[in-house]
Amino acid sequence: MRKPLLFTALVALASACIAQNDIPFRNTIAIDPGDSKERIVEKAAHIIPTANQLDALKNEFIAFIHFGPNTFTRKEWGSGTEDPAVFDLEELHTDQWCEAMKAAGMKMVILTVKHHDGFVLWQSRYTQYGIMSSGFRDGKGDILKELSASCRKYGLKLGIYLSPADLYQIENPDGLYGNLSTYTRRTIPREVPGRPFADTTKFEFVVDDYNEYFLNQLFELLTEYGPVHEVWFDGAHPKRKGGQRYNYKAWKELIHTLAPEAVIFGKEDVRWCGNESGKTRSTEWNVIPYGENPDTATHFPDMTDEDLGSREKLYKAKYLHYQQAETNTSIREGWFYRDDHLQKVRSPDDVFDIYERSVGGNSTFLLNIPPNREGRFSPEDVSVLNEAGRRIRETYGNNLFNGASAPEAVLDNDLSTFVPLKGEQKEIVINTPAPVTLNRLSVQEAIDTHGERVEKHTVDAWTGDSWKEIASATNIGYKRILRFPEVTASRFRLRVEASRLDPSIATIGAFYYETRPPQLQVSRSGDGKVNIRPVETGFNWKPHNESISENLYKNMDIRYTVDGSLPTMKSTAYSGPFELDGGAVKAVAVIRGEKGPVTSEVLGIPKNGWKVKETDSESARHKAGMAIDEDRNTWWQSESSERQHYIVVDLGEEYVLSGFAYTPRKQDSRGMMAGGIIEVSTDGKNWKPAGVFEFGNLVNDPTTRKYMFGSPVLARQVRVTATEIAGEDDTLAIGELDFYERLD
Ligand code: FUL
Repeated sequence: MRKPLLFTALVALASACIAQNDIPFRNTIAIDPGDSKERIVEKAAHIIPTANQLDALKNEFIAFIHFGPNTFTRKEWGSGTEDPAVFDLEELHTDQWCEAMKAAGMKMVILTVKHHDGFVLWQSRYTQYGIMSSGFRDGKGDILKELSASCRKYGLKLGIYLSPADLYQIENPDGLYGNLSTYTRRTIPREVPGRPFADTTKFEFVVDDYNEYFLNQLFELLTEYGPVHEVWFDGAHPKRKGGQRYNYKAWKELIHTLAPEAVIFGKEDVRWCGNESGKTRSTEWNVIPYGENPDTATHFPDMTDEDLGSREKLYKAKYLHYQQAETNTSIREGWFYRDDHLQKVRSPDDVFDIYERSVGGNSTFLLNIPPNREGRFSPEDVSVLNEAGRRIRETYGNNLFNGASAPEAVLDNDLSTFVPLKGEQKEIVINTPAPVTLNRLSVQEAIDTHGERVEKHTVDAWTGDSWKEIASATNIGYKRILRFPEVTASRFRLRVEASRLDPSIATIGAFYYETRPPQLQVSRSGDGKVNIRPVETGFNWKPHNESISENLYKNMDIRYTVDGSLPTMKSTAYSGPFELDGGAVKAVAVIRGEKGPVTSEVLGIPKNGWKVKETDSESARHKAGMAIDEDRNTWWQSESSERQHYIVVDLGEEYVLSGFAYTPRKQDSRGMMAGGIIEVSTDGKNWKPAGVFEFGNLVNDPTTRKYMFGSPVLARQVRVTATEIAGEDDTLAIGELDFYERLD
């Protein structure tokens, strides 16, 4: 018998409702073979963070500390063959670190207890390659111990970065990494005479030598330094050996047992945002499609695509999983401290901007502050942390919707109370007792009970007779911060225009950020002249709000110096591009008497008279001249070949050069110059070596690198020969070359 159409439709409708409701909220949900697109979206709407993930999200702003032999050798990547004595630390001021991090509003600090070089910063029982072999506190020092004591004092959580890549264990003849040892049952921790553990937990794992070493070290780190809240596994590998594999299942069991509150970075809990420059995607979904079950997977490839979690991506998944993004970047150029005068420090503008985009973009902000060779944060870094913290507190510590009339659940600043938005009109209206002026709005979803569901939302202000849209964005998730030109009103409306099932809104806040004079940038144009103007961020948003900034900048005065001194109101006023041979330009923007951050740029010699004399080859689209055209968006690319790639530049006249800078191509990591030789000549025939350089970590951090010659050299021609290309490529790419008479 044929069923009536209405009956069939009702059954279908009923089963759809049941289907929607029968999906349990989980951290991971499998996609079943016959799942429709709607069903997949419903499943995505039921993915929630674990309690540890939620706690990690609530940290919002956390610190990274890169410290080790590289701090003394001024390298980004050590080789693992450095003498431990190079770690020539005489003082350590972990209280000063914590005080500054606390002032910035950070909640946790993650220390590189072992970076890729394999040098350990704690008193490990399992190696002598580390602090115990340095002169620091007569070989008895323990940086993690001192930091953990300071963390307790200042109320900061502690995390550890333990590099799986280990060059000491690769390079040294008795090294364990990739030594092809057999897999056997081993007890963790391995007892070491005279060094008993207070914690009596024991593990049995079938592992090889390097995994045993790694697990023993994890055991020390997770049992002897107080609670650890994040374990950071870097995916980067300067080198590999012997097909070494990592027994992540064993690592995970050990971490879950010994540090039950920790999230694991680089694996299933927390993912890298995909770049090291502080860029969070404009739509950063934390519900991530997986091809295999992430709860049993051992390998987690980096995810760098712009779109990770749109509906189209979800449809291709076999599993959906909650995995939050961490936006990591450094306050200085590079991850390790090099110098106070040569290494640029981000301004408070920059740090505050990244804070708003990352924390307000469904991500966590992990900012690295590398201590200097005196064991302190340098004064400039401290003042940036203080100022960024002050702005965060002043802006986000004052919710202008306090006292407003709206559903209590969204105004109580409590993630566990929320307003479910059902039906066609998904909106919340907020009325303030008096008009308020705001330029920021923050919204949070109840992700721990209802998942991340909003796909598009808009905020309107009531103008007296109609609603006017003031800001709009895509997803919300843990938190979205909307930034817009200031508006004054007493009635506001949040509208959800698209969502994955019905969303639940947990908080709405309104804030005002007081716009400051902008950070400036100093650069040369093609004609060799020096330009000074407000920074244009590579992130395609205007830090000071388009309409406001245009007005503001009308009242802006720029003052600069070229003698190395700090600019004051008496310094030269900038009135347009000017000529300068080279050296330091320091500039500041002033608006109504208030000064912005001082920008300091050391400029190379002008390139108007330069010519490329010779290269080994050039590709059709990326000609050699693009390496010296003052445009960092174009680059010279050699052809693919095994031979050494080089470029000879004629500077047009003789100079006494002190150093050079290499800017890699921006667009992707092919052809990055990880090492090379510089030679100079005054006649184009007789060449003298000027230096041999190495640039570590270019692929992840493709920023300009500077190299100072041992002593100044007289040069008219310069030959740069690449001896090592990062990422095993066989072409060379140079975005820009600069040569300096002075680098300070
Ligand atoms: C990268 C490493 O290679 C860098 O040295 C740094 O530790 C950064 C956080 O991760 O991949």
